[in-house]
This record gives sequence, structure tokens and C-alpha cells, in this order.
Amino acid sequence: MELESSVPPEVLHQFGLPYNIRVSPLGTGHIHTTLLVQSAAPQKVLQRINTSVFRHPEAIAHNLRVVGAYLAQHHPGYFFLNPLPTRTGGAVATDNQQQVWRLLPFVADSVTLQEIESPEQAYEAARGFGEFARNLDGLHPAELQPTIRRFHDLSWRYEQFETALAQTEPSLARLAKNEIASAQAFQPLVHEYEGLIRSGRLPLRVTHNDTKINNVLFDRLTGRVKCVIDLDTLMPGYFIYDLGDLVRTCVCPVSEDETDLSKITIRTDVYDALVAGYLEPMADRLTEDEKKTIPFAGKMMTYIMALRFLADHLNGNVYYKVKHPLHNLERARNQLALLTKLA
Ligand code: GN1
Ligand code: MG
Repeated sequence: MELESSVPPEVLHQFGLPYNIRVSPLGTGHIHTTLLVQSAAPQKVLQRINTSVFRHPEAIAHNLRVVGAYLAQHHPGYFFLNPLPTRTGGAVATDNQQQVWRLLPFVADSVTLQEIESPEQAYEAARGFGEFARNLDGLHPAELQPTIRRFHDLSWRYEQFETALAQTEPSLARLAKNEIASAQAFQPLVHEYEGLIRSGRLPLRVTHNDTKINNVLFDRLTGRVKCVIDLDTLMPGYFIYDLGDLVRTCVCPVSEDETDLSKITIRTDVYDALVAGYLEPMADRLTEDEKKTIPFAGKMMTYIMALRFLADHLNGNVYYKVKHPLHNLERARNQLALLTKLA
């Protein structure tokens, strides 16, 4: 599909791109519009930021500047995907409709995976995210701004689910009867989360917060991690968020979009590889208390995503991109099945 007409000329101008570029859709993200700019050498990635999700794109830009500068100073050999500036040195371009765009380098000879195929891949992906966390271990989280408020706060997500349930169309609730009951039955996980946070035993860190498997680029030839991508939610968080989303998206042989629930199983060898891979760079950085929470991480993040997909279904699919009206409900069902296996 050619979408050149969808990139406003004023955006091309601000980034110094030729007006005759060809672009095509890239990736499977649920939030932004992501385009591969094909004919600009070297290739680049252009994204229209979803500003109803990210209401403060300047917070993202601030965080990327701080992290980019920190890494350049302390870990100069580390490959961090800095965004490309506009001609006047800005982080983003704004079009005449007030839509916000950014430009990124395209990483050549890299591949993303939608599903993990082996424990070795799982180890490597987790090692990559662990290395990222390790390199940012010395950066004070207060230097970063939250880009989405209470993003992985399980109590808040449960509250949002309850609000959605109270306000939904009865027909949407009827369709989700079983999923609502299942989501409610897992509520003790919210109390476990609250207890953990209240105890103060988990230190705030700089976390990626979207460590799903397709947010890491593997070297096409060596299979080693080249870099982590999708840095919008880089902000203060707890380590269980990052390990947890890796568990959520890797242990199961099928993705969150799978509708055949019989395919939802837990691969324990992949789970063990994830934990080992994450710990390779992080074992001497995590506290003993943090290590004790490892078994909670995957459950917590799977539950949060089940609640978010279900709430979005009840809200009439206003947040995530969907391919059909029951897509969010199907994703919620998938995540609840996975949670049942994990719990
Ligand atoms: C969204 O944009 P994408 O697809 O990387 C979401 C994540 C969810 C994920 C579920 C800002 O990420 O939190 O884990 O979908 N990002 C935001 O696939 O809400
Ligand atoms: Mg994302």
C-alpha cells in the first residue's frame, strides 16, 4: 500500500525529506502510525504520534534526550536509537492539522519476531532488555518524566476496568460476560501488587515499560540483539514491569491475537531462559527483594493487559487499533487464558 499522500509536505519539509518519497506501513504497533520511508537513503522510519494516548510528546522527547545523553557519556558503545532531529534541531514536526510526527533511523539487517521460537531467542531478548536496564542503572529515575500517568499501576487499571464496566453498553457487557467474571476473579493480584508497592521494597528504576517481544531488533545474521525500540514509555517504573511483559509475550507459543485458546500454553524452558537472560546483566543490580518478585512479574503484566483490552472493549474500542469489533475482547480472552496458566 502506498501512503505518500498521507505524509503532509510540511512534515517532509521540516525533516528535510524529499517530497517524492515512497512510504509503506511498518510493524504491528497498536498505537502510532508507523511508516518506512523507502527511497530516502539511508531508509528511515516516520511515525505519526498518537497524541490522544501520548498527550505530552514533549515528555517523550525530554526522556529520550536525557537517556541518549546519559548513554553517550557512560556507555558510548551501546546502540541507542536516538530520534533524528528536524532541520531546526527540534525533536518532532507538527503538521497543519496539529498532528505530531517524528523521524527515526531505520536499522538495517535487523528483524523483529512476533513469537519466540526457542529458549535461545528468549534468553537473547531478555539479555538485551537486561543490558538496557543495566546501562541505565546509574541514571536517577527522577530525571525522567512519566509519559503516561500510572501506566502499569495495576490498581489504577483495575479501577479503569470497573469504570468501563459501570459505563458500558449492556450489549458489550453481555458479550464479555465470562471475561468480566474471570477478570474479577483475579482481583487478589491487585491486592498483592498494592502490598508490594506499599512495602517500599521495590526501588524505582528507569524502565522501558513496553518490552513485548516485537520491541527488540535482532541482528539478521547473528541473532544477537541489536537494540531495543519503541521508547515512548521509557520512564520511572519497577523492574517487574519489564521482566513481566517479556514473560507475557514470550512464554506462550502464540501471540496475544491468537483466538484458538487451546494453543495457549506455557513453555517452561522459555520462561527459565527469559529469567536467566535478564539476570545475566542484572543479577548484581537487582536487590534480593526484587528477585523475590520474579514469579509475580509475568502474572501482573498479563493481568494488566487483560484488564486493559477488556476495558477497551467495554469502552467501544477507543484506545487500541483493532481489525474488527471483537478484537479487544478476543485479546482479553487470550490474556485471561494465559493468566490462568501462569497463576
Ligand atoms: C501497546 O504500541 P504497542 O503495540 O507497542 C501498549 C502497550 C501494550 C501493547 C499490547 C502506549 O503497545 O502497553 O502492552 O500495546 N502501549 C501503550 O500489545 O499503551
Ligand atoms: Mg509501543
